[in-house]
Amino acid sequence: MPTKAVCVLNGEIVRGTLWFDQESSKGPVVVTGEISGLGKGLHGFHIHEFGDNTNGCISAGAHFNPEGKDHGGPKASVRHVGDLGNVEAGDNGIAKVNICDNIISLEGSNNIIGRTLVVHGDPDDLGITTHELSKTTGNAGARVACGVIGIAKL
Ligand SMILES: [Cu+2]
Ligand SMILES: [Zn+2]
Repeated sequence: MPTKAVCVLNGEIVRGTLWFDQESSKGPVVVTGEISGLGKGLHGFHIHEFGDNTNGCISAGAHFNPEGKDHGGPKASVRHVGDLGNVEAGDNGIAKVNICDNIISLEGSNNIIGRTLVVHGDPDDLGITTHELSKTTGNAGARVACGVIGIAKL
């Protein structure tokens, strides 16, 4: 500790680089970076279970959920560990990301290193709608870009 990780998102159109910084083992993880090529508005942003992109973003599996909980928003008491909510793109298709999260970690049982970061085509409804996918995926739609999270140079 401290630890730093990085993820390069690679989609057909959507691209990005995200950094994950954790100052101490019990401290929050700060996620910063930029994603381009998005439609204007909100896009679901999650850590998925597997660092496997052999069949594209689909091979990453479901949301990282080591405690078997329902899907939720990042500030909700009930959420998947991987639920980081949404990123928001402007008219230029660029989302500037600056998230501070207390649940994900770069070590221990909630360690996200070696798993896949996914950005979706649609907004994450944060688990609070009546849609049938709300409590599992937030109904965030297609996986428009993804990348495996790896250990970065400090
Ligand atoms: Cu996702
Ligand atoms: Zn989830």
